[in-house]
Amino acid sequence: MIDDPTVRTEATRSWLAGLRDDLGLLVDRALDRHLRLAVTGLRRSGKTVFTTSLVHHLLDGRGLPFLRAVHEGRYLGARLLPVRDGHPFPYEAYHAALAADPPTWPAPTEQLSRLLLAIRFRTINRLLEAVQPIQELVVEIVDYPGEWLLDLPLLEGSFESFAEEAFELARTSPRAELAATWVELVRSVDQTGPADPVAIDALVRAYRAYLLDCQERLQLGYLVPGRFLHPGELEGHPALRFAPLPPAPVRPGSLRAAILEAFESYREEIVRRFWDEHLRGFDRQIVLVDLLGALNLGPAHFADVQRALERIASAFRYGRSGLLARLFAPRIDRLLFAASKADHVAPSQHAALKQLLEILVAPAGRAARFEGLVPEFLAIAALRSTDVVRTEHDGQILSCVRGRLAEDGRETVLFPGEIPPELPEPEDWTSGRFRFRAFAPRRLRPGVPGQHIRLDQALEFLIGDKLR
Ligand SMILES: Nc1nc2c(ncn2[C@@H]2O[C@H](COP(=O)(O)OP(=O)(O)OP(=O)(O)O)[C@@H](O)[C@H]2O)c(=O)[nH]1
Ligand SMILES: [Mg+2]
Repeated sequence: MIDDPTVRTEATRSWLAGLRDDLGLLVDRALDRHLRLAVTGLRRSGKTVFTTSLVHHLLDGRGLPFLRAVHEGRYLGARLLPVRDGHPFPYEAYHAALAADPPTWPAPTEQLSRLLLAIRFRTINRLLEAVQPIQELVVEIVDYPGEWLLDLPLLEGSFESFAEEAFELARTSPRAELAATWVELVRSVDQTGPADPVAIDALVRAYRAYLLDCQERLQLGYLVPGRFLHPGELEGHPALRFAPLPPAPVRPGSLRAAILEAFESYREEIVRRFWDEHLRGFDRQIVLVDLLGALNLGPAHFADVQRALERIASAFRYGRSGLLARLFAPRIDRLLFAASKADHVAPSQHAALKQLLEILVAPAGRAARFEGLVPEFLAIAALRSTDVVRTEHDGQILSCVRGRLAEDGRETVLFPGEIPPELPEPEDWTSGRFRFRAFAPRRLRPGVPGQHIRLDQALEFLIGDKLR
């Protein structure tokens, strides 16, 4: 064995640096100086816009009257810290696009990125005030494609439970029609026969085509496994060579055995790694829900969102955590469900939006409630892109929204309709009542008030107590 002292010193130095970082993080967590915020939500629910607007406003330090530290004049500012491991959240690029003329929304996220934001404030803690009146809190956020979350339930289930759910969904409307070709192929496959790569390819391709159809033609969101649709850098990865199969005995070397093996590696190498390296150990969580999008798309989509959020919630750990638990078995101790894009409707609708959100996410909130954690609900817009105008129609005053439509950039005033405060009745779905339109963004600028709706209230709930 080569025992070169310079190599040894180098290695020891980097080991010590790593240890110091780890210990530093533990100490910071123990002292409440490091907070991990989970920004959760299905695809296109508004995670990237939320994170970008949050950073913009905290860097700017203005336009957040409901954040107590700001209101009390104790908020001193924030800065982004360098991210050493992994991709840094491309804040500058997203921000530049939203601040440009004309501004543009960020593209769907394709890879995971991390963000570290240091916030300085004057403490009101009597003990700390005397020793170190200026305190710092580091907020850590990860951003990722929403569909990756759909895989978390696989960690607790088995291949059999995954397949059973897939077949059950494929039997019911509206998926059944699109599933026909794939289901037909599954019937013709001999699972106990040899692991023929051509047959496996055909199965995987048919299942993927079905999932893609569900997304493109029905715009459904609960499509598992989440990485099958847009695998990105995983395209062609052997762990993606599986698809649901009905129960059958497993013979060594058989097609079923090969599929089970791929499923296991998908679960362990891809999903568990995503969970262990990036999602475990959050302190606070915001779950963004595009409720208006769900209403637009009808009852099947609505049920789909509900199912997806319920499954995802069961993967996180909730409850109060003491000091030791905070270090070694962290739990989410504050949970906020937020209906995003609330600027698509008039403020008079926000109470109903919030109420409907409570009903939609009730199954998802159950996991937290069971652990004694009471979730909070808000209707928010991370980046407000409309304003309200009142118009008269048949002697009635209507609250309308004015903004540039996303599809053609045309400045429009429209009455977005009303949000039912309860789950819509069957006749509500068929009357074409829900047609909430998407808007192009308004330019994000420093020092301009009213560029969001309740982003500051969301922040006060999520991190406000750590800025005392
Ligand atoms: N009007 C309005 N639209 C919003 C707001 N936030 C998000 N949107 C719209 O929702 C779309 C999706 O937002 P993103 O933040 O990219 O969603 P995401 O959750 O990061 O999506 P993935 O990266 O695909 O998981 C945007 O392109 C906007 O059209 C908002 O505050 N107001
Ligand atoms: Mg995104």
